[in-house]
Amino acid sequence: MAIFAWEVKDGVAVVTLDTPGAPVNVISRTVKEEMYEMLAALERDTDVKAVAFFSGKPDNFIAGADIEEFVQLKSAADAEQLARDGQALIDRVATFTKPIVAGIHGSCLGGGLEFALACRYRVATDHPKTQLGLPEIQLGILPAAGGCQRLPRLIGARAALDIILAGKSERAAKAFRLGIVDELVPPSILQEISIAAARRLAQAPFRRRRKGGFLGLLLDGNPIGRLLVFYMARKQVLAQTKGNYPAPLAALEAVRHGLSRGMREGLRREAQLFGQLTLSDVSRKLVQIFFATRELKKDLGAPGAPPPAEVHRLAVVGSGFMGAGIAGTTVVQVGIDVRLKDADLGRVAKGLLAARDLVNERLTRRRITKFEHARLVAFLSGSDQYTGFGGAELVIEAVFEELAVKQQVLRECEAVLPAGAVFASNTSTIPIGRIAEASRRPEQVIGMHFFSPVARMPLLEVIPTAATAPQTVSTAVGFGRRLGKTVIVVKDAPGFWVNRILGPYMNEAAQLLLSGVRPEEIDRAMVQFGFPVGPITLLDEVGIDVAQHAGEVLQAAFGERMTPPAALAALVKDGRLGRKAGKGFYQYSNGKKGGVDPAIYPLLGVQPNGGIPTAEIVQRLTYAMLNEAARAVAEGVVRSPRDGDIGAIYGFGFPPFRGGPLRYLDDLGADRLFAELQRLAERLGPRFAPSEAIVDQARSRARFYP
Ligand code: T1G
Repeated sequence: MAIFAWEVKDGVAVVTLDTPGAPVNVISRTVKEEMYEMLAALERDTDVKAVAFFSGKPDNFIAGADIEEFVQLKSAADAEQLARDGQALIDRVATFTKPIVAGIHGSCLGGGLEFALACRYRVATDHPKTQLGLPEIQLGILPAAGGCQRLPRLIGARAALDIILAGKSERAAKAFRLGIVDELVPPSILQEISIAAARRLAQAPFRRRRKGGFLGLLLDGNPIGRLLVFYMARKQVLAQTKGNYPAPLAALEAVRHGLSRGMREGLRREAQLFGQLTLSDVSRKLVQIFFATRELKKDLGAPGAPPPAEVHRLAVVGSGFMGAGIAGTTVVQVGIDVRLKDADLGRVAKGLLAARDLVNERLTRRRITKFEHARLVAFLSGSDQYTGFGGAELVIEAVFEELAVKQQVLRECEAVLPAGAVFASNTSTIPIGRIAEASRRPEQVIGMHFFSPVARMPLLEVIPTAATAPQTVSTAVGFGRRLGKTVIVVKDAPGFWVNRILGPYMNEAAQLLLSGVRPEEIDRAMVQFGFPVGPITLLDEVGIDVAQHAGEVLQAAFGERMTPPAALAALVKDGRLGRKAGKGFYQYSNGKKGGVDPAIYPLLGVQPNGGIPTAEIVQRLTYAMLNEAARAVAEGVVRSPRDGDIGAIYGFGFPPFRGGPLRYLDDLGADRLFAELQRLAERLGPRFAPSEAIVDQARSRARFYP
């Protein structure tokens, strides 16, 4: 079946791109060849005065170049040629003798936007699914089909860099305000308006009004101003990436080079840089993560699991920080009824307000209209009774971390829930199997471990027990996906996956503190290594009391090697629970983080000393984590290394450019890690003793990935 189809209506060729059997359109080699043929045919057809170009996909215009083709590239020269080929096609569109109008609905990304930018005119639907952007940076590459040249020339260097350097996508309304899109229409009239525009352009050229105003002219419109823009952009990129991601700097170079040397030179530089980046280890790791998350999206969480049961009403028990976060995120992301319950109406009201804040935030950020806001808020209700639970297909409990309390809630829920309903616990420390002991139908009991804050943290751990039915697993996994979460299924073992491997890492950070290393040095070392925040800051964020409790659970389960140093207890006793208490390791005023609070040193009983080399800080913390990760994988805590790496990256920000802890371990080599752990164990104690898994891997030279 042809990829392109068209009909000519009063001089306008109405072209539809619809790649058979593919969920989205991508610009593959085949699409390129067929597009050339299509353009040649339209050029020859004298009845055709203009072209209106659409996608036949429901929610996708073009998702960019075919990422699958990158993976097959063997050399930088091949990659550069692939980019040159892409540029040639886009150039053919840009210089086409008849005006082409892009009618955009759905995702228009990467090479897809570069195609649209080469068209004479762009009409887009004002619809949440219509996103326009250049996400290449997230794959460790740069826009290489003219995006670094045409976007800055269209909307100015600053606005273009804002999109390119962050690899972000904009909603159609914002893209219209920026000048990327020329007309914004409701989906129902996209065809009509685009065809009319094409007919209009066939008669008279369209002169685009320059956007950006005086500041645009001052900064974008002249070489001096642009120097400042590039200088600031470079500074910002280095502050964010710590130099660990070469792609944004390369994109900056491609934009700068093109604006100072002209389009042709800019395109040549773009292709050259694309060649260098595509074969880089960083890009390979980020592309692996892209495909790993895609695979996970199709995985129902249990072999042969039936499709998830549809959830039309969610019930949440416990309206504290986590419960309210789950309720609000459900309303915003899924748009279904949510019934909140807690011990008294005061707490319920507080929880409903917090959940409602998440909906308000969407309105404030113009993500929803006032009408949608009213519709979503109406989904939230609550009570101090189990009224309204009768219609819920799923209940998530987020009450106090105590087994007896959770078992009581389970019993009470099972008495009112429909027979087929799923009971999920958001516990982070209690084995789900223990909670399920109180159940009359343990096959419908499961763990759904969210991370704080729920609305922002992308990962969800789903924890089935030995009794949990496959349908219950797929229902929890499916619901997690509807919440926009990346979901991994993990074993019902202490700490599950994320807290299990984070435990030794955090304990070692506390060990360093007690040896006189300053908190800011530890945090700086791990941020430079690639973490979004350091372990000490993370302790303040999650709550030092919460971390201490999680540490005790791991110690109870795994003994001495997981013993948290006494550091945390002293701070908790002093009411230093972290950001939520306005004081922790760092000082906080009006929620804003300040410097380290010197009052912690007498509490810890240490005097800060000259510290230790950054490399040793990194080794001690990461090797402690890798050692435990290998052990946990060997115990089957995660179903595959893929899940382990995605879990660590999305759960606590393990540096994506390193691919996750297990890919990082593969790169390091189990034999080298074995030797390093032995060296550390001799010097610092048995907590660094190589795990059996590392011993085996070092001996067999086995790797997690082929
Ligand atoms: N190449 C290859 N496969 C792609 C693809 C792409 N660009 N985009 C999506 N897929 C596959 C995906 O793997 C999955 O496959 C299926 O399509 C559905 O995707 C020259 C060099 C478009 C917003 O970074 O962000 O252009 O698992 O499950 O949730 O400058 O996919 O079914 O076998 O994600 O509806 C830049 C990447 C490329 C966009 C749709 N483009 N894609 O989300 O479906 S580089 C991107 C997405 C580039 C130029 C450069 C999303 C989506 P399978 P899905 P979705």
